[in-house]
Amino acid sequence: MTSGSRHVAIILPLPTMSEVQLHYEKKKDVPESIRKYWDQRKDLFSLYHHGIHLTHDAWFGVTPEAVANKIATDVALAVPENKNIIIDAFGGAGGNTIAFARSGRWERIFAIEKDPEVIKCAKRNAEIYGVANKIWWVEGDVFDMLSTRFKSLGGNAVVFASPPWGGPAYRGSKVFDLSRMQPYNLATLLPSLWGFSGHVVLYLPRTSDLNQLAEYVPKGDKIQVRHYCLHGASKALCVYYGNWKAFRS
Ligand code: MGP
Repeated sequence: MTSGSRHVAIILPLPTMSEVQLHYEKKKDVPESIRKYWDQRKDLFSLYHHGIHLTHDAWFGVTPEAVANKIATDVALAVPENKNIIIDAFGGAGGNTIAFARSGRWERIFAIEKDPEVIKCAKRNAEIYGVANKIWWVEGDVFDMLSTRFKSLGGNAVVFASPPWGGPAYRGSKVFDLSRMQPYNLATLLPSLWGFSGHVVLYLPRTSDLNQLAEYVPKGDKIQVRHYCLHGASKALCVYYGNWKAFRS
């Protein structure tokens, strides 16, 4: 430091979760990194303006409402009749859980989420859609839960999993390498989920490597993969592992 000039370091504390803004009214207030998703807010939740809450990561991780509704319809049509429980393994801000609840197909709907602040958002969002009391909210790690508290439910349950993909950077690769998915790659995720329930749906990047998905299929068996589109473009794909009824279209 030269004499006469002074550098003063001001260390600002990181905002705690409760200080992070969970609902925006104006685009100018939305952080640059998620501003493009604000333009899609009515696609994410048509009732956004009723006060939907989203954490920063939920802005890019949540399933758009029309896609979530279509998945809920597909799961209901293709699942065997005896399955009456659905477990949303990475409940997040509630996009898929709310759609499963609104479908009216399930006797019990569980949403597992390890971040308590995210669960608060999901509960609020479900209230806005009038389905909060149809959902059991479970705070914790999905792998722990499936091997302990939920262990006895596996035979009656379907698992839907929309895991984190490691952020929007997934778009950087033409074919998404599922062995590099963060924090859980396919090899970590699928055997635990499929070991728990015979019916598993994974919501994954639209560019996912289909060869990697096929590696887990027993010889002679099939999996069904469906792209879910919005405004004429794929948003993501779902892989249906297990003995699902064939989709008609
Ligand atoms: P996107 O690719 O970030 O947006 O997410 P968009 O608008 O399709 O991109 P562009 O190429 O058209 O500009 C597409 C969809 O993927 C989102 O609506 C989410 O449903 C889903 N998604 C994105 N990310 C980063 C995640 C994630 O980490 N986890 C999960 N489960 N879904 C995600």
